[in-house]
This record gives sequence, structure tokens and C-alpha cells, in this order.
Amino acid sequence: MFNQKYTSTQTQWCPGCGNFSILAAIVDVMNEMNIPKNEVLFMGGIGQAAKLNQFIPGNGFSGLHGRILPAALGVHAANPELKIIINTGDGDSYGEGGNHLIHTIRRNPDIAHFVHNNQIYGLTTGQPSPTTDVTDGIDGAMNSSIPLSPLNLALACGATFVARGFTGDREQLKEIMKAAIDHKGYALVDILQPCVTFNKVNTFKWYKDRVKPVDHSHNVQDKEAAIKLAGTWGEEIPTGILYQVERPVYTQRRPLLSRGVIPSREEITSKEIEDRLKLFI
Ligand SMILES: Cc1ncc(C[n+]2csc(CCOP(=O)(O)OP(=O)(O)O)c2C)c(N)n1
Ligand SMILES: [Mg+2]
Repeated sequence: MFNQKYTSTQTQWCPGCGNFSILAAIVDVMNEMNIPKNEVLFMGGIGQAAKLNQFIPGNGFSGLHGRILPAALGVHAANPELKIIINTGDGDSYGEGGNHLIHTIRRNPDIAHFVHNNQIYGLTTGQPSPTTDVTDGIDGAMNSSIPLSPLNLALACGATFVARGFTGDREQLKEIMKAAIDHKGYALVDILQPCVTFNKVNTFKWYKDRVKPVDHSHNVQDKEAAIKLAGTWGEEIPTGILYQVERPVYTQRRPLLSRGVIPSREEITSKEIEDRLKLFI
């Protein structure tokens, strides 16, 4: 069972949805990286994007809308050796889960987070999300707000890996995903994902006309350059890995957690556990 190849099951998405490309990319990436299935946990919140983990047979966990990051942090603390791959939507992670996003990034747990950014609340039938462009094409009061730049938010919070992908460039997306999964720390990949049913503004063609892979000469450790690229949104939208640096992950900075998976920690005495528990009383 652990050596089984990754596959996908039938989905519940609309024909033409950008999510198909993301699912296919993940299945390819997991098979190409050859990570045993028992070493991976796919997690998601609520929404069309967040359902992805339910379409890959294997270890999966679906949480509440906006609340998957604290659950993932707990999983990481209990088993730092597990590869945690999260799929959520822009509404889930940048809207309702915005506060969790900020504080998870600061803690730098070892998590690869793929946000399917269709710039809309898809599952609940097309309300504006924090990334919806200011435009007449999408109804809703929030639409007069300035859109959030999620990648600049992540950079401001101290993210160690920040990237932007596009469902229409599967090869680049796969390379970004592999780097995000390999990255030791929290990796945010914002994936431009057309919603063919509810977002008639940011269509496949709209993205295709604008996306441009970042130049090979871009230095991924240059934060100022990354901030500029992350905030570039208009006639041109840069894609690729914008920023990547090393910083100790959450569990490395906690003496107790840095000793690995709980069942393998023979050296932990019941006295030590009691002492730790007293800290919470
Ligand atoms: C706590 C909570 N608040 C709100 C909802 C309703 N709800 C379900 S999905 C969703 C938005 C989904 O948008 P997004 O995360 O962008 O995912 P998409 O469907 O676009 O992929 C909302 C508001 C919910 N299920 N739970
Ligand atoms: Mg969405």
C-alpha cells in the first residue's frame, strides 16, 4: 500500500475548472518525487480547492473553513517527519483564515501550502474574496475594497518560500511544487486558477495574456526584488519562485519537539511530561 502510485479519483468540479490542472500536477509531482504514501498527509479546509485532498486516495484530513493551518501546525509538531501538503482557496486562506495565515508563516512550520487563487468564493457561488480585483464584473460590497496582495503579506510576515504559479503552465507549476515540498519551512504557492463558472473577469485568457515567468537572473534571496515582483499585478503578472531563504523550522526551535516523532522518543520520561504539563496548569 505504501509503495502504491499516487492517483486521483472522480472530482466534483465544473468542466474546465483550473483545479484539474493542479490535481494532475500534484499527482505527477508526488510520483516523480517518489515519496512513500505513508510519509505524506494532504490537508484542506472547506471550498472547491480545499476538497482536493479528498480526490487523492491516501492520507487526508479536511478541517474547517479557514482553520486548517493550526491543525497542520499540530500535525507538524507531533510528527515533524511527515510531508504536509495543504490545498485551500483564496477565500479560505486569505479571508476567513487570514489571521492563522499570518501567525503560521511567522512560526515557519514545515508545510507546503498551495492556494488555488481563483479570486472568488467558488463553492458558495461567486462572492468576492480578498483577492477579487476592483471591477464591475463581480457583484458584492467588498468589491470596492483594495485587493490583498497575498505574497507581499507573506513576505512581510517573514515567509521563507514565496511563489506564484498558473494552472495554464503545468511544467512550471510542477517545478514550483517540487521546490515547495522540498523546502524546509513554510512554503506559500499562490496558484492563479480560473473559475470558469463564477469569475468571468479573470478568465484563462486574462491570465494567459499577463503571466510571465520571472527572469532566470532573479536572485531568490533578494527580498526587495521579491516584494516588487509579488506586488506586480496588471498588464504583467510575474510567476515562479519569487523568494526562498533558510530559517529554522518551528520544531527545530522547540527542544522537546526537535527530538522527532513522539513514539520514537524513548528518552522522554513521565516526569518530563508531567513537568511540561504543569506549564499549562
Ligand atoms: C466557518 C465557515 N464560514 C463560511 C463557510 C461557507 N463557505 C464555504 S466555502 C466558502 C468560500 C470558498 O472560497 P475559496 O476558499 O476561495 O474556495 P473555492 O471554492 O473558490 O475554491 C465559504 C465562505 C463555511 N463552510 N464555514
Ligand atoms: Mg476561491
